[in-house]
Amino acid sequence: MGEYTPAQTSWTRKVSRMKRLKTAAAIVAVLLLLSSCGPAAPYDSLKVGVFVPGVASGSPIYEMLVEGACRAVEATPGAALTVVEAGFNQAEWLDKLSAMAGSGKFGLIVTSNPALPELCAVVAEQYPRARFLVADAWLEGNDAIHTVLYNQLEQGYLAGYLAGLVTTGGAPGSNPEKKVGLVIAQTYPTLDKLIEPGFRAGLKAVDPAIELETRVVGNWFDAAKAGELAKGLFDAGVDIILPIAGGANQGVLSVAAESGRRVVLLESGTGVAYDPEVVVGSAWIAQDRLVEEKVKALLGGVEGLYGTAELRGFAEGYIGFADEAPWFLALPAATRERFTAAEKALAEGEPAFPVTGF
Ligand code: RBF
Repeated sequence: MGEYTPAQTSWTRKVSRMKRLKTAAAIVAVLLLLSSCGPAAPYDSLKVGVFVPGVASGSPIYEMLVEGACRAVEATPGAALTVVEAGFNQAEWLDKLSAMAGSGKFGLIVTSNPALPELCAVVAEQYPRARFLVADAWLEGNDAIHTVLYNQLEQGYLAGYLAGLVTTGGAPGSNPEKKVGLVIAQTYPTLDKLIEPGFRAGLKAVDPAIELETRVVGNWFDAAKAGELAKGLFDAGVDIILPIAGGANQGVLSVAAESGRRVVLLESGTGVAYDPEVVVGSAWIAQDRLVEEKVKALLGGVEGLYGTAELRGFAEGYIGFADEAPWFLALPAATRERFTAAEKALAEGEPAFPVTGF
């Protein structure tokens, strides 16, 4: 015996056809709504994944990334942290980042450096529920990504002004040639557009005759190669070098110590025990504070951050100089006074370093 089904009159057939049409229209409306609202709702998780594009140890900017995320997670009940070091092979970063997002575990992936927004954008297409905070980078308009860029024109200027004072005779170890060195791991947009022009502006503010010589290591870890390049620069009359080469900076520091020459740094805070006969100072970025504040805000559900890019600089206290560090305090008082005056002028907008878009 079959089941009883009421015979369909032409009227009931008409109603069910209308129902089907209405249902189809509703589905289309929902799909339209979803596609017009940007990416899907984020993974509902308080797990934070820190993606270190390199190795944290030896690179203060990455150590601060981990530290900041750690502090935010400790302050957020129920939150947890996983740190993944992606290593120095940049060709592997996309796959590693994609695997992290694809695991579906992380409500937020936090990373740092100017090359990362592009990779995060690719991964956000693959996994629309993934969300990213990228510090030390700039990308606007991707609803899955929030970025914060530092005004490294100002940071470069501070380092350059001090290097300028040293090379024009402001510290033991300087020679009469007005030559300053820059040892970099690789070229990249924030270096070319912010750090290097800022550094050059600082040198020129002290003395327009100062020359800048640049050498490229080719990676962020080869301290021996960085040391060889530093030796070549010192032999050619350079008396102070700014290294921007992560773990490879160590090679520049050792060769400077052997040659009785000087080094100015970016990023390192007051607490680091550098040899005061080598390091003259460090212009820092408050990346640990920035990352802590942003991770807290994003985990706390603060809205309106994804899709935007922010700029932080000297005026907001995210760039500064390690004035209290023993290695800076070991400089002659006259040099420190001139530097402190330049720092004060910068705080008052002299010179002004506007960054409009990137
Ligand atoms: N800075 C480091 O200190 N260590 C690194 O391993 C490192 N890797 C980087 C890789 C890429 C592809 C780019 C674009 C930048 C990297 N930086 C690294 C530089 C960092 O973003 C920043 O510019 C410098 O630390 C100076 O503030």
